[in-house]
Amino acid sequence: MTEKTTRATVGKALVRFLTCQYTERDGVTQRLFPACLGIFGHGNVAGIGQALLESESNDPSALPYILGRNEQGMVHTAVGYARAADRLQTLPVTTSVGPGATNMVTGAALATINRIPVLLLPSDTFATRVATPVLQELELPDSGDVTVNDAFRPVSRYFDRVWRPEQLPGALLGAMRVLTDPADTGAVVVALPEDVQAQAHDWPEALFVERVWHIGRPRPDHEATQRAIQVIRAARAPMIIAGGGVIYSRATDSLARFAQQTGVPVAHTQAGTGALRHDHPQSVGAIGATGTTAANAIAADADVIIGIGTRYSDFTSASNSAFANPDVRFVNINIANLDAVKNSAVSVQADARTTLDELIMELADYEVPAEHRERTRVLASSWRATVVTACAPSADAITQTQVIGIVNTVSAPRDVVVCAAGSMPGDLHKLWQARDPKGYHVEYGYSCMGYEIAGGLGVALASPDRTVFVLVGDGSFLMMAGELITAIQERVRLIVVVVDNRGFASIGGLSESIGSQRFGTEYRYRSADGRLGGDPLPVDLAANAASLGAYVRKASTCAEFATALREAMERTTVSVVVVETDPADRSPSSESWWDVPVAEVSALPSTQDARARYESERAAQRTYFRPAESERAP
Ligand SMILES: Cc1ncc(C[n+]2csc(CCOP(=O)(O)OP(=O)(O)O)c2C)c(N)n1
Ligand SMILES: [Mg+2]
Repeated sequence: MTEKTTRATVGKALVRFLTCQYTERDGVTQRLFPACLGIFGHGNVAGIGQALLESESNDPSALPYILGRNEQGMVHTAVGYARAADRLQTLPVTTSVGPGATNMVTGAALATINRIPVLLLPSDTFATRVATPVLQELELPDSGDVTVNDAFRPVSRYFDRVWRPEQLPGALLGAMRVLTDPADTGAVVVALPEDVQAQAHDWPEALFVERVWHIGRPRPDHEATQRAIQVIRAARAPMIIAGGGVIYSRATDSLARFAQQTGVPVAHTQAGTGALRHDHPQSVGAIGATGTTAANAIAADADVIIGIGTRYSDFTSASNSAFANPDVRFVNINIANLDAVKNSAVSVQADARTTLDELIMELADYEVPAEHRERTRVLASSWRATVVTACAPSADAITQTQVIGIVNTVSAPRDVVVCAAGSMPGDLHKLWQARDPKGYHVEYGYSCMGYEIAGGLGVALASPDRTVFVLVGDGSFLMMAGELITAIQERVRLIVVVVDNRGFASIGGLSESIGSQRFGTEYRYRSADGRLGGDPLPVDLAANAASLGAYVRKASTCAEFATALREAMERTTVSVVVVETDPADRSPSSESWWDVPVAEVSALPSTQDARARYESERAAQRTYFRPAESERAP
């Protein structure tokens, strides 16, 4: 029997394949790729570009094409979309060769680190190499088959290059496997040489049949669960650290039940913010270097840490100084083995929701001691009072913490706040009162300046029923404001709050704390002494945003800011509110630590002092935790 085939280019086959991929979880089936992002150049205009045109001419809804403004930004948009969709949907990104392709490397690293599925389709130089070197080709003297796209390999979970049309089906199936595996996911790269994209081939019809990728809920191994239960039952002062995995698994109701039933306090990481409502009796807020005093006090004494869906970044562990109890043991519930085994834990490699539901049954007769419940209540309510004071509006110049308080108050419970880099993520982590599992979206795996607007666009595209508030510093805004144009083009509603403190307040503060006197962190003219210490630069971010087509308001007091936000919420397009704040850090202390190295020798007294402080703080850092099943340390 001869197989039925269709003759088409590689570009066409790829586009057609993308339109027939679906995911299914909990009985809900949806398109894996609802649209495609791209910027054309000579690498993809004739291949994927031509195929997208044909696809759109046949059926504009098959794979709508979204023209982006910067390739890195497009990856951020895809990440924002995929994270908002709990990793069940994403947007593929097509780019040209060379700079268009390598602009995505940062985005790829961001996706891989945050464990978010994105499909990147960089073009590659000619497979035939007839007229090499072509425009933008790397041309290494010692290897003929390396191209700039090889730079994606270390930052991706899957990489393939389709040298011949016959390789396309295998490459695509490999790509889908990794994209739809929650334990393995991240950036997936299929590099496509420009000539191959335009090449014709006879494709088996079976390649274009609708395909459903089932995303299951792996059950925990019975013995592993029993080991975990044994450790939890013995706990006198346990705590849960909820990470992003709780939200992706939609385990938030199960977490709330488990916490209520057992009385175990719950702290959340950046990605885990929203896993539990801020006013849940067991919520102690953010953990770690940007955490609450409540969570950090409980972490310091905890005898058992139950980490659920967390990768234990240094911000979460306060650079391994947060868990100070010498006998602390860990139980980790995680879909990925990489994370499940961290901190010598009893590891339960399984779906968060399924595991929590089992623990709810198995631990029906377990409760923390009454003193632990009481301590949780006292510490959490004291932190809540701190938040109210820090965020209370006043008649003076507005502070960043007041900006957070006003956005939190003015936004609706299901609305989303988006942020990534600068001083804002830490303040948000401490102060934001989460009311919905998808209401808080801070990219803090890579903390990439420039993610904010581009990522916020992805969130807005994925959640048209929610208003998205992007909080972005002036430094990050200047790095990548261009996707405002893409948001306007796509007619999405986006409210961007630009916090203008005239430079890098976060790194300025950090610089000061390591004895470097805020060197090189403010936006100032070069002065007569040859240093960057002159007057502030005349940057007008409001005019900049207006020039891109956004509706713009300016504010410098709490009252003006609240009014500007409400005006923006009345509109259905892209609004930018530029708010001038005082650069001084007024957010309440976490009473925690983050390891940033300080110069060991220096002629500057400020650095010498900082080094002495650093050495004493570093003494609290732990390098190794004993295995959770071992006997107590001698
Ligand atoms: C792409 C990128 N480059 C550099 C950094 C290091 N960095 C972190 S925050 C920051 C300054 C951010 O400035 P701004 O957006 O104005 O926020 P602020 O610190 O003033 O709150 C820098 C340079 C980063 N996170 N990402
Ligand atoms: Mg700034």
